[in-house]
Amino acid sequence: MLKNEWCKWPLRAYLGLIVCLLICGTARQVDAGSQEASKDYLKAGERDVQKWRDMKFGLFIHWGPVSLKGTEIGWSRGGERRGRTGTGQIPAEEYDNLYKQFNPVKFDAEQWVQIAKDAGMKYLVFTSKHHDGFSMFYSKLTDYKITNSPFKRDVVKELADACHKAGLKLGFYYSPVDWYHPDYRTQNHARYIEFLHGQLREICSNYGKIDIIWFDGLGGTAEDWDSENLFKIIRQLQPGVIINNRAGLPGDHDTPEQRIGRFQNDRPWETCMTICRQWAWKPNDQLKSLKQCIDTLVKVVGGDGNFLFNVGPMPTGEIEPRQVTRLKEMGAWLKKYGQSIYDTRGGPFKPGIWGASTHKGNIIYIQILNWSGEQLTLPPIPKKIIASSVLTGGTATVRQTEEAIEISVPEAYRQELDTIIKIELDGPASEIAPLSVTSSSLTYHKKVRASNVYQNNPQHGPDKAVDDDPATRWATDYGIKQVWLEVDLGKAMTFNRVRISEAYDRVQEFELQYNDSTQWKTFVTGTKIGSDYSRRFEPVTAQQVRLNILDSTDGPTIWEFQLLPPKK
Ligand code: FHN
Repeated sequence: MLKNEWCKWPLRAYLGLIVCLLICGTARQVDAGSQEASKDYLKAGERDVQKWRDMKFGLFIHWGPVSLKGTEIGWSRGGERRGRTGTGQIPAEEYDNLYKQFNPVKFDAEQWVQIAKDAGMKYLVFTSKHHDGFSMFYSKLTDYKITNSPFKRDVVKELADACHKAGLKLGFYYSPVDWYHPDYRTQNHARYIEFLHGQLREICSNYGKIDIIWFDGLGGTAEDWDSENLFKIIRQLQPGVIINNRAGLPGDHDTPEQRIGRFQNDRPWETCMTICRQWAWKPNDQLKSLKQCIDTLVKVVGGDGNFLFNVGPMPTGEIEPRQVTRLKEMGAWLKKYGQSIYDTRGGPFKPGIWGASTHKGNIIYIQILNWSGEQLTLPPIPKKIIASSVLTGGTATVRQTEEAIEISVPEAYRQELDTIIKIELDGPASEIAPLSVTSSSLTYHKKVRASNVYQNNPQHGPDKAVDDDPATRWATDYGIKQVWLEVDLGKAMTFNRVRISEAYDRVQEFELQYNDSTQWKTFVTGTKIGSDYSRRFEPVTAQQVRLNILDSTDGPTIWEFQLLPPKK
């Protein structure tokens, strides 16, 4: 019946219907488009994101009255942490009154900014308020602030002025989590959100141009912080600002913490990491070696990420000279080889224990951080190498075939920190799809088991110690002191070198054993592993090999466990 009805309609009626449908459709599209456009405050513009990416390296600063105690900022505060479990070792009463003794007279914002610039850093991110709720700036919305301490000066203001004067990009860390605020996560939480939005309005209004807002919501939701409206406020006051993914919204970039992020070139990311172990000041805290620092910088940038490296200044206001020296050493390295870092993109050869690569235009920088043999073998690429040189000096042989690119560098020209081979192609390197570099380790992707796995979580399973991926690790439960990792090579194989990369330097004693089919025999012993342990020994032929950790400070965790065959 219906079919016939249609054919009786006059032509005009059809046209009218189509026009209506078109109008509605377009209206809906316009509405969707305008709605979408109307939410563009949730993201920074592509140009601003690209400018942020190109900077690559920034200084993170965790500081507050807690530095008087040398304990961790926020987490060492006692009392209740509404919204989560646990408490800190300093009674809240004492912690919350530390600011009354806080008078860092040697604080010199321009000196901090100069330290960042001398390190080759292009931006700085400072903790304006951490989880302990103390405002390191003048805020009309609280009395719990630096201007009410004996120091009286607005630290955020002085840093902002120093950054603007020196041309260093400026960022502020702000914790929506606030274990001090009386309304936080109570039935008056809405009042806390008003306070939160009000403080970001102050930060984004009173200190000139801000390039980065670095939230730290500890997994809180966008609803917890009314983040859409928060982003609207911030974007209206600071249109070009870069905002991270820690306020319950994706923001402009991911934030892997205390680890090298996975290779990712379809969404910006930034690894944040401590130069020592604690975020805030701790006397005699364990400082990373220059090799650890350069390795991390190169692998992060080679993974297409940015690197935000943290210091915890002293209660005097100074950054510890040891840490300044380390940063200066990184700056000296970047002064010479910064072309292989700044304004580059990660890849095409993905990071691994061997090293990483970066590219810009028709140039690829092959960053060799560890040699596992006479030469480095890389997978083939669909571009012709038309020239090559050694940025770090000396000569190299670069042989390109259909099957591979083989690079060998005489021992004399190999750099302990990083040997950089610059190759020029007959076209843009960005057209090459990312490639994994096969490990020369005999343990690579072999069957593996362990006597303990952190919370039995496969994300931290033993296979993560033999995947040649610097972004994954085998981890064990807190409190574990003795634990083993066992690899089955599949058949008896001969090896005479081991390389182990450990996170957090927890192992105090360990041994390597092989099973001669009757018993386990020890062939290496040690008391420290660290981020890059390597050892040569008399060749061993075996199928089953164990890393036996005999003592450790806290649940040991291993990035990579590699066994290497004798050099041909
Ligand atoms: O709890 C904080 C920690 O103190 C530090 O601020 C880091 C920096 O990214 N973020 C939190 C831990 O995820």
